[in-house]
Amino acid sequence: MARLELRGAGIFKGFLPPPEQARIVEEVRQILRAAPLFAPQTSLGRPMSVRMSSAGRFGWYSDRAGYRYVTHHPGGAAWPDIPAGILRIWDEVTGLSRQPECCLVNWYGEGARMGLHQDRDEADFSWPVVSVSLGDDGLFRIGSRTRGGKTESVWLTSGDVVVMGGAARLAYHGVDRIRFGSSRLLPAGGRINLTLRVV
Ligand code: AKG
Repeated sequence: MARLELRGAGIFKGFLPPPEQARIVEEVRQILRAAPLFAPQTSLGRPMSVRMSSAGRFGWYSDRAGYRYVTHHPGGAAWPDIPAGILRIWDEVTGLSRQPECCLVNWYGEGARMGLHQDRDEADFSWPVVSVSLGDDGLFRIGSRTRGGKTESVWLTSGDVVVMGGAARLAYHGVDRIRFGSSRLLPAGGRINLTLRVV
């Protein structure tokens, strides 16, 4: 496993070996059985191309009223617990005794992308954000705390883990595109990204 650094974010290439990736995908399926994917809207009422769900005490949600954490899936049920294998990734890469309260599941189908944004809906930015990539390759772009500043990109492949902490915690970042069908982990193609956060 190689650890790279890109604009202050730690990128653990190949952190999860293939059998572990398959186990984590099973845990994601378990989350999605209890809390099916839905298509959030931006605050301008536009549908996002990425579909989402969550696990944990809080789930991330967005509609015309804005971006926020909520305690229930839009279908009405409380979010399921964050599965143990996913929590273990957080423990291993952060070494922190506090665990995340939200695991956001992002699902990228063909053509899906995520525009540059900062993660700033949390109360305390001293906790890192940990992101896990599974399935198809995604072109991840990261800049600084200033919108419109210089950015750099890296292809994230299945099993990579990114830690955005310290100066990188509020860096603008996003996913410009995926290489649909580039991985065999998900039989129907697509990319799953999990982000773990203390809310
Ligand atoms: C987010 O959930 O805030 C992301 O930026 C996800 C990034 C990714 O899909 O790699």
